[in-house]
Amino acid sequence: MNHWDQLLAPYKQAVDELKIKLKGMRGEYELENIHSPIEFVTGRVKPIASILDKANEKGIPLEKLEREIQDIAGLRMMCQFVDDIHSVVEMLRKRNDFQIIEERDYISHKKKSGYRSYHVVIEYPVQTIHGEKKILVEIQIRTLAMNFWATIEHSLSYKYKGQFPEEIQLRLQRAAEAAFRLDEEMSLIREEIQEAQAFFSKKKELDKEV
Ligand code: 0O2
Repeated sequence: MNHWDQLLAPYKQAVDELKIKLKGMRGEYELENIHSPIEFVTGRVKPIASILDKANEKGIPLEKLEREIQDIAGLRMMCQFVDDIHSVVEMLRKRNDFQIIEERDYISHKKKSGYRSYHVVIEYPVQTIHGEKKILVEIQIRTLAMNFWATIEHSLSYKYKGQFPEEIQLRLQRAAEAAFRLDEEMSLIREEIQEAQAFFSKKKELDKEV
């Protein structure tokens, strides 16, 4: 086994376990027929090249990688409404299978790029054959609109290597505001939307029974 496989194995384990646990929360809501604040969950281990790029950019020595790069293991939880993000964070705070060590609210304090999301960094215990290893995991919680913007901006950022032409940067900032206005508009008709969604999921269940 090479050094990287060994280093990343517990991170992969943590992502796999947390994906099941966090998706399970969605399943519980479905079972009880109540609106789930979680739309879907994704997870990944950061590719080695991105870990090295980040370490290089931030001047982090290799022996400090695991303490200073908090998103080697990363989960994303997507929500329909901004208020759902707060419900999800509340639920994460109540769990006792990990400890929250930092929260970063890029919704009240958006980044200069226009980026919005709520980040929770946790210390997660992975059980290995050599005993318990606590690793850092970053959970990003965002609405579908915030996710749409971040995904597009991330691909463009890759294309321009983070150095956007001024025109593109400006348009991205405007697009971020438009996405946020969309979230605000949706929040205003949230009850109507949820009633319709509850109606359709009930209808689907009844159709299955026939
Ligand atoms: P990837 O490819 O998603 O893994 P820094 O990286 O210095 O901004 P730090 O301290 O690592 O910040 O923590 P932060 O900002 O809480 O989390 C970094 C991660 O948040 C990023 O990981 C992205 O996933 C996301 N993110 C932060 N700012 C932006 C942004 O302006 N646009 C987009 N699209 N995503 C952002 P990586 O390692 O950059 O990338």
